[in-house]
Amino acid sequence: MSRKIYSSISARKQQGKKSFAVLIDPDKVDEQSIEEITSMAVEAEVDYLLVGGSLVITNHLDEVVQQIKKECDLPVILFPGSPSQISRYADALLYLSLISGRNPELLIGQHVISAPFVKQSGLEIISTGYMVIDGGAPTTVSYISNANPLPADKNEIAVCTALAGEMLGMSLIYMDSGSGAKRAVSETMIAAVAQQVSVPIVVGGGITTPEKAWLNCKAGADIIVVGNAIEKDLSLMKEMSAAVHQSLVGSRES
Ligand code: 1GP
Repeated sequence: MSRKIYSSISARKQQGKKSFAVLIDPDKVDEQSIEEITSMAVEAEVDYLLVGGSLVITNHLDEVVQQIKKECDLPVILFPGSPSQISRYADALLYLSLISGRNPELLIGQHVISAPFVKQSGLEIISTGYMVIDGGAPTTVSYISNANPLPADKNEIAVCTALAGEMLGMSLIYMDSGSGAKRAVSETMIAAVAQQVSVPIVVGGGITTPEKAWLNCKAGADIIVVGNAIEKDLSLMKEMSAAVHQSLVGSRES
């Protein structure tokens, strides 16, 4: 199995480089918007495109991924809400286990059922400890997952959960307060987790400003994921990407 995408994520972390990923919800795009998003993403020097959502209603994932690949060379990583969201046209798959919850289906059950198909897809599989953090109000992921999110002020639970994920062999930790969350993951929680784990840390959910993206990177996030805010205002992509990439140098000149 290829390790190309994960190697690039790891290498960027080793070099102290922060990465910016844009989340594309297949339900919210059509041919024209994919064209716009991809050309903006190339211009903004986005590092990764994530495709998926906790609840996807449309049935055009393959077409969406194929068009993205046709329009640009950016790596496309699937971020599936269920085993049905798999497209062999992508470059890699975040193989998520919801380690913050206690729903056995999302910890291992659905993985067992879909394992043969996932393997046949030939996709690069990136084992990911997925932690849903309370975002101040129910989000689609917190409702659909049928599992309690991790309390937003319990940094120690977040640390222990992330550590357990890393020691179980997961290659990434994804801290998510859910798409459109009222409250994004706190910097103190990100910093506490980053001090303890050495695998790359992905942070997303409710990040709406370049400043917040930058602060999250300073706290220890390696990859920032933004969906909603960019859906609302595509021009934010450039500023967000610049803020994330700027955090490498330690201070923001603005
Ligand atoms: C959700 O982390 C992603 O799973 C992105 O969240 O849509 O709120 O940016 P937003």
